[in-house]
Amino acid sequence: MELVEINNNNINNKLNDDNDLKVISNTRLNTAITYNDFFTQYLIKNEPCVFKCGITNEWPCVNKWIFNNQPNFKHLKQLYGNCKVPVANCKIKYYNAQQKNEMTIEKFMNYWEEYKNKNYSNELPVLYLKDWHCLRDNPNDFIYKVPKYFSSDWLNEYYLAHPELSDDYMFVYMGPKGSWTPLHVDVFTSFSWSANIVGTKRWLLFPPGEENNLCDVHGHLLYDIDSPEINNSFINHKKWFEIIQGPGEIVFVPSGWHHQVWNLEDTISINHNWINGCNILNVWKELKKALLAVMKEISDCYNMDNWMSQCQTILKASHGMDYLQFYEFLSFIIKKRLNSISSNKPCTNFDTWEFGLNHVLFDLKQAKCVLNCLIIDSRDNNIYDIVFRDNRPENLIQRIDAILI
Ligand SMILES: O=C(O)CCC(=O)C(=O)O
Ligand SMILES: [Fe+2]
Repeated sequence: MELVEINNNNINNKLNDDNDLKVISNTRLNTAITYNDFFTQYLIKNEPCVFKCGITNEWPCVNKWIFNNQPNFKHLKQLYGNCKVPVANCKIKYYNAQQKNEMTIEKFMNYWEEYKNKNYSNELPVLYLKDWHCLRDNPNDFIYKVPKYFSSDWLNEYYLAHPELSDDYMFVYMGPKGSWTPLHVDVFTSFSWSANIVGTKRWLLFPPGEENNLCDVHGHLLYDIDSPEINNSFINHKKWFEIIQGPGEIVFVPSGWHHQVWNLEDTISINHNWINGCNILNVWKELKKALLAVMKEISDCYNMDNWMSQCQTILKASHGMDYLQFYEFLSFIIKKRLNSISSNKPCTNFDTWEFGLNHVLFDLKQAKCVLNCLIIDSRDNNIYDIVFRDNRPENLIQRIDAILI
């Protein structure tokens, strides 16, 4: 186990909520930057950055999946040929996303080889293998080690501890030159990190709030920032961050930043979505906002039985999480940290990283703040008994207070 720790003064650090955008530069973080420096300079400030190549050098997937700086189609077929994976068709828009289908890796690799051999001919579709849960589907494969900078990841910590839920937010992306991802913000306003195993990506990132300037005439978020309908002078006065991410480089995408991504070459990347004490308040605010939107949407049925529970059911379907699930997630993180302190045993993640005491205290402080918000909001909406059932939160708050005071 290796230690992941922050300085004492970070426990009371104020999280950044202004939109003061730094000048975009081509600087790359040295891979020797300390965890604490990354934490104070990027995570807490919620600003993007790029790690220069080096971190991925020893990852087994770099060896196994790449040959001559190109994806190793043959070997990928041998390793995963029968795996079914989600594949987006980049030329077909379906509502506000790309049309997605399931395909085997074998079929996808055959397509990719053909597309490449035909010099990326316009006659073929542009397919993009996205959001493949490679680790979940192949749990015995060791393909990469989560970098320490991204080890405070409550979301995947929670899913790794609950295999029965059969879910996680750890993905592989593979796409030919020209494949791309439309403008979006990440699920639950989580952070993401993205490591290029091979290839080059172009990113445009927009700070929170800027998405209000990125809407069409109907007020809907733009699908493609590059589409010809959008005139350049409209885009010109917007604040954004452009990154050209080369092989081996890792991009940190902050919480609530909209982004669009293009593969400039044949590219394979590892991407995680993650939540921790630095963005949990954003995640909560987004959940609350999503509930308000559902309540507004079905306000005409207000007199029906269990209207508020219906709202929660719709929230789960549309947002991917309801209040009850959010509480289960948060209380798991809190209990694990409380237990580590009371039993004097280390709190670890990804079987690799061990959090120092200051980090555990920071997590507890942030989680308590959000849990208090959840309690108040559940009372206000008369759903306290639905959310907390027989698992009352006050006891957790008391246990945190006993440690923090
Ligand atoms: O690489 C891509 O195409 C999209 C990645 C992305 O949106 C992310 O990592 O958040
Ligand atoms: Fe994203």
